[in-house]
Amino acid sequence: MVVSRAEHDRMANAIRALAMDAVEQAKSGHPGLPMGAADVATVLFTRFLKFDPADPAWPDRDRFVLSAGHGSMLIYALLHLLGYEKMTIEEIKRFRQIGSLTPGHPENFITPGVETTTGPLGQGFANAVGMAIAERHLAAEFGDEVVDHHTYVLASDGDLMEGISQEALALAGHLRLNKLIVLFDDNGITIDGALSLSDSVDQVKRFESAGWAAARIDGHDPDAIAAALERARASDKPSLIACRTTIAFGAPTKAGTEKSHGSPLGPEEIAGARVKLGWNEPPFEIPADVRVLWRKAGQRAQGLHRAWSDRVRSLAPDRRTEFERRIKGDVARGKLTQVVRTVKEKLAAAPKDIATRAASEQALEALAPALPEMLGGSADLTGSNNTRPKGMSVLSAADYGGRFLHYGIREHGMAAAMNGMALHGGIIPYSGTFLVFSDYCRPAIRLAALMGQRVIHVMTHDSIGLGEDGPTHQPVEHLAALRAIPNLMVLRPCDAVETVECWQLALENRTGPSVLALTRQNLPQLRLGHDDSNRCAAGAYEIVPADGTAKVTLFASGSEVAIAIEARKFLRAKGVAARVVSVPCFELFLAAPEEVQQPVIGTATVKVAVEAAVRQGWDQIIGSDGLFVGMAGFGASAPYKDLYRQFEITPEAVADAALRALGKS
Ligand SMILES: Cc1ncc(C[n+]2csc(CCOP(=O)(O)OP(=O)(O)O)c2C)c(N)n1
Repeated sequence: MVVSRAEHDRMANAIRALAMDAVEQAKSGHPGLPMGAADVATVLFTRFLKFDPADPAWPDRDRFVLSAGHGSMLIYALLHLLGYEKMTIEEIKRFRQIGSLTPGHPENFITPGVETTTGPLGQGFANAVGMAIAERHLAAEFGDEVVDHHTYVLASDGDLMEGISQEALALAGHLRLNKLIVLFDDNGITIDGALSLSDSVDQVKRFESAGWAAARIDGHDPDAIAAALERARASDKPSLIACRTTIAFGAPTKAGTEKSHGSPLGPEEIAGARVKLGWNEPPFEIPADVRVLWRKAGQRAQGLHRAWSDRVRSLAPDRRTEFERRIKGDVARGKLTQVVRTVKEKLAAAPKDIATRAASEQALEALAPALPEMLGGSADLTGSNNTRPKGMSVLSAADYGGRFLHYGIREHGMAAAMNGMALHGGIIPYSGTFLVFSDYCRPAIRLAALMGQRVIHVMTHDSIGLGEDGPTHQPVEHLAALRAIPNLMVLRPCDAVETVECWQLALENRTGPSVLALTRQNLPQLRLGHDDSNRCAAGAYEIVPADGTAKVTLFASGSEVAIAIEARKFLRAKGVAARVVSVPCFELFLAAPEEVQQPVIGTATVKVAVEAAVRQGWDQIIGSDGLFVGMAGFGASAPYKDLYRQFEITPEAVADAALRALGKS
């Protein structure tokens, strides 16, 4: 849609006015960015972005990611002006209020038209890289006629200063994601003042060195913005457009200063801005001519949407069904159940004493061919975390149809890109690294949990059991730290059977991320004989009953379940009946009603938990008077059996603790 310069200015000023007024009414928020980036956004949304307000979830829409989430009023103003039905002027007036569609930072699960939750700087940009990968991958699989869209990002200085941006841009450049276009709001201002206080990076050179096309333009010149976007769309590389803007453009004294970044402008400044911008409307009023122009912009892609729907309808019936299933995110349950059953039947017939990381690889070998939506990857270490099953081809710039991504040593960028893939739809991303490096993924995992996205992290080398690499690599507090994240499922299987059951739970968990914590060291298979039900689904269950009435219950997860079972034998030799409960997932167990939990916790007076990690969190299961055998500090470098002895995580130590509590030692 081409508009005159005067029309453009009025359209952009409508964004500026809504941002000033909403922040003023809320008495909090960030007017500077929406006012500064209004011209860039107006050109993008009126001339380039492909979207349909009548169907915010249209699968082939262009994605727009406001990585600088603090500028949320920019996207809310756009959604309102473009005619997204739910984004009424009342919602704009309720900016930052309880239950509104206009929360402080954009939340994809609250506001239709918001693609991802942003706020922690850098995350949105890295999400967008994942979205752009997903687009190319699905286009390779289903064809350009049904998957063909761009991913646009609006990023601020802060987004590009955060370390994650380096991981994201390097990956995008390497994969030549030419449909990814980043508009950099190059305003030279952060909260502390001028960017020059803390930064002197030449962003254009930085991006160019990573394989991007990059240009600098005047971010208040609509023709320059449009020309740069045209060039970016024609490029065979991802593009950065550094748009030189003035923060809070139009504000008489605060424009160009940090004073406009994060607080209301104040009535006087707003009155002055109205004069300067030639905007004479009362707060929250949009004149009819401007409203008509914006509505027209909102209807631009209706024809494209219809044509796309026709193309989907004309796919071969099986391809269409598959495409629609993938976009909905429905896992073929029948297939999944069948694969899990087959793996478990094989393990029942020929038990395997293997590390759970190896069991996971075997599970993947069966799961990946059955579930084409699984897109694997690893932050290097692939051979150690066993995430690339045989036959899975590599996704690269030369072949976007591959299903395994070498993310490089970029855990944070990987986790954030996976969020973007899950948000894009059509893909279940899974990854690999060591559990200790979950710290490097944590900000993105937290956001996956907040957004309710199905991403699966395989994290191996899950305790001192990794041995000689020593305490830098031995997680001790990580299980507790991950369990502290709401809506994250932390799964720690004890053997090959539990491993495939945990994979099933992670794949079926549509509303949140999962971490599979797996061992480096071999473990005995403890679940013998075939059981069709997924016992891990309970979160905790009795894996070995007591002989007679239990005096002791031993709880353990992962590699320590075998230790607990050995300890039970010691106790039996001393005439003490003990039962063992395997606890592969706290979250599932603690979500169960008390009448389900109680029989698992049991009535034995002595409760002992065994986990080669810190105690934090276990009291919810064993009570504050329960006994704990685990780690109280960092590990050490040695063969793992020596470490278990050194830190007294042994069957004897577990049995002794129980006997002491019974007054029998
Ligand atoms: C990871 C992270 N650290 C800190 C913040 C707090 N914060 C919000 S905006 C901002 C920087 C503002 O500078 P810039 O990104 O240039 O945005 P602008 O001032 O241009 O709106 C900071 C530090 C954040 N949102 N995320």
